[in-house]
Amino acid sequence: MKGIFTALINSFDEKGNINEQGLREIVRYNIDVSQVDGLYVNGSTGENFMLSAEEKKKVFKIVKDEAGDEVDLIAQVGALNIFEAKDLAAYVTDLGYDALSAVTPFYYKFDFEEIKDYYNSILEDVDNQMLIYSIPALTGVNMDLKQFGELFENEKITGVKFTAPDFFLLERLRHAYPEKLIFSGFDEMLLPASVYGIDGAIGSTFNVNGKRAKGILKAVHEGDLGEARKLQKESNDLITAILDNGLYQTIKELLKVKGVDAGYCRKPMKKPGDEQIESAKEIGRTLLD
Ligand code: NGF
Repeated sequence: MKGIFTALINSFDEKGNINEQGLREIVRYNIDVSQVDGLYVNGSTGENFMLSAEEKKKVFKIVKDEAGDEVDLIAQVGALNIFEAKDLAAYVTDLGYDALSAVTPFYYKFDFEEIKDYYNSILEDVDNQMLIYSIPALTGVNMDLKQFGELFENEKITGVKFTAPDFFLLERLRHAYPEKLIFSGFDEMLLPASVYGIDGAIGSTFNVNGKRAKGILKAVHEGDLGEARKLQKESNDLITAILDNGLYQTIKELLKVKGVDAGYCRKPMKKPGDEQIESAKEIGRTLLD
């Protein structure tokens, strides 16, 4: 598993129900048009933490049905309810997902032993690999090199989705664990992360910027830093505009510009206002590739 993985956005109808046809279109757009290497399903970008367990299963099933074996699929199964996380891990493994991922448990201040037990428990009954999903800005869980090392002692834990602006730790991890997979998680930092030898990246904006992201990885691998910087600058102009206009709403509106029925966000996220929709169209006209 290597390359650019889209953190798949979800599609809801006006009432907040999963829009199956829209979700299928999003999958197809990522595979056929952006030609990404894989999909990361039910992450933050998929509005996972606002879904019931049954809805998460529905999304996993639709995505696998649509994508088949065309690209690698990673299922984010992390949940504070450990029984739910284990059940989802078994479910997606049966469906044929290539890897699991689980966000570090959040909200309660779990100590490291508890975090380690969470991962080992999710994995004890399934035959699949796991990428730790580390996103300290949203979970408050900051792990150091030694703690990552302890988690990596479980052979089923094959890597990490590293969503943090900590390049010192990223370099130390790469150096210490050359055999583990490291996916970077901040799209605006793809170029510097690539220079440190990541295996790939997982990101929300790849839903609409997958080609440039692939170009950045390729340019870095070929040693063409001029091209990599040009593509990262273009990407960051787009990412800045998306973040200013509302991350998930704008990605959905941009997909609509491309003819994909990306629908709406689920409450408590807001529907986009007229001004936000107009700005998204302008972003589509000026900043998409
Ligand atoms: O949205 C966030 C929150 N991070 C995503 C990504 O790391 C989330 C990142 O692409 C993800 O992979 C998932 O859905 O689980 C940013 O949206 C992007 O870099 C813009 O800042 O921080």
